[in-house]
Amino acid sequence: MNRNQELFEQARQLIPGGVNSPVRAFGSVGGVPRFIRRAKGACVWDENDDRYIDYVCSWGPAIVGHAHPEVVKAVQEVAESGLSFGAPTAGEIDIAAAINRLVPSVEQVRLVSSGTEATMSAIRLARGFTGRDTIIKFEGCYHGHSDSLLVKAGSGLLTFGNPSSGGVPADFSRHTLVLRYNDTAALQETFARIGDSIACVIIEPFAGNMNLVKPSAEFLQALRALTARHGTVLIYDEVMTGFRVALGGAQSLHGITPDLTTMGKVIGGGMPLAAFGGRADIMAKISPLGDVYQAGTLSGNPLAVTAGLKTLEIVQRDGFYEQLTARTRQLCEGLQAVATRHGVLLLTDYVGGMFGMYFGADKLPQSYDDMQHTDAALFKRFFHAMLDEGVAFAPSAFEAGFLSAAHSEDLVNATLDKADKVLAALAG
Ligand code: KE4
Repeated sequence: MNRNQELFEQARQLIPGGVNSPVRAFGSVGGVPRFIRRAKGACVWDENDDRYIDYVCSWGPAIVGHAHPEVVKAVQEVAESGLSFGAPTAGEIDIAAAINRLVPSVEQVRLVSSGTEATMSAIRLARGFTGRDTIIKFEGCYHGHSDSLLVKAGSGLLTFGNPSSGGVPADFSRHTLVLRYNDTAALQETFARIGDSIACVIIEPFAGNMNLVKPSAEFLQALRALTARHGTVLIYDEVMTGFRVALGGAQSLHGITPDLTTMGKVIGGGMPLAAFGGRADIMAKISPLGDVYQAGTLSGNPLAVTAGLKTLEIVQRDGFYEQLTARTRQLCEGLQAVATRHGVLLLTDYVGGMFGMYFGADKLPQSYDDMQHTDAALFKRFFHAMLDEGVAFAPSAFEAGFLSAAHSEDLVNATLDKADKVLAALAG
């Protein structure tokens, strides 16, 4: 039995499912998760010391490459001065200034320790600012695991959501409406009926939790116009897209100014740091200024802030996103070409350093429903065959993939050579 199997058996004795976050357990693809011992650049090594070219990148944070020497050095140095003080530090001003400069819609920002905390706080803030209870999210979008957001679509339009998780009281989910992503008509109809009672709409501005699904310009423009007209807070959940799809995030590509933005992943460079922020008049409602309470022992942690600041410094270097996007394009176009050569139905799409693979699809997905019609079983076979070849994709057909600045042209070519071999076998 290999070391991963041994560790997985030991882990499951003490940790539910053997993991500290469900997707890591390989539930939707089966098999044994790899226990990672170390990572460097574009690669990770498991406890058998087997190397994998990594397209998970810690689900987004590792955009400059794992264990980047400048990030590691900065964290080592700041650790010498203490790990956490429970008091304000100058570094928190520096990262707030960087976020404000790079994402100008974020006039004021509050740091937290996870994306879940960021979105949960943003929802509470929108409710406190508007005095309204109802919120809207979209089917297939994931915003972390706070109760109001673990809600699946009701039986039809304008029927409030049902809990998508055990332990969430029906009372909580009845304030959450779940609409179809890219369904402009449903958005218009909902706002026509109850727009003045909606506290906020929260959206993944490029969806990455049902695989990569892009919004249409028409949908986004309607969303911004309707929320503005009805005094509804528009929350761009950029936990995944922030500094991932472009330096200014999805909002800079869309030309949309949301009222609040949530961030995470990249801004911590792999350490526990996330944020919510936006219009100063809305943020003024947050404690200690206003009556919307929010707090955190480790919020703005000096080591996480240092890792984030160094990461944000590196991504601002000339050509960073052009290079990252070129590598993502090389991977996606290469995968599609190899699949076509072997007669395997596979489409790919990408934005910046984030990509999607859609097995069995004949058109790019526009919604969660579209994603349900892709061939998850074929993805599962591709996933494991590539893992055996030393390439690690996200262990689910319903997750986006990620590259880093360390994914060189040669490493992407090596990935495509392995995909050629795997897809030939799958087609056989
Ligand atoms: P965290 O609480 O996991 O830091 O962030 C929640 C979150 C919020 N918003 C968006 C758009 C997100 O993608 C996430 C978390 N993303 C998942 C990846 N699908 C994290 C991986 C995991 O759950 O282990």
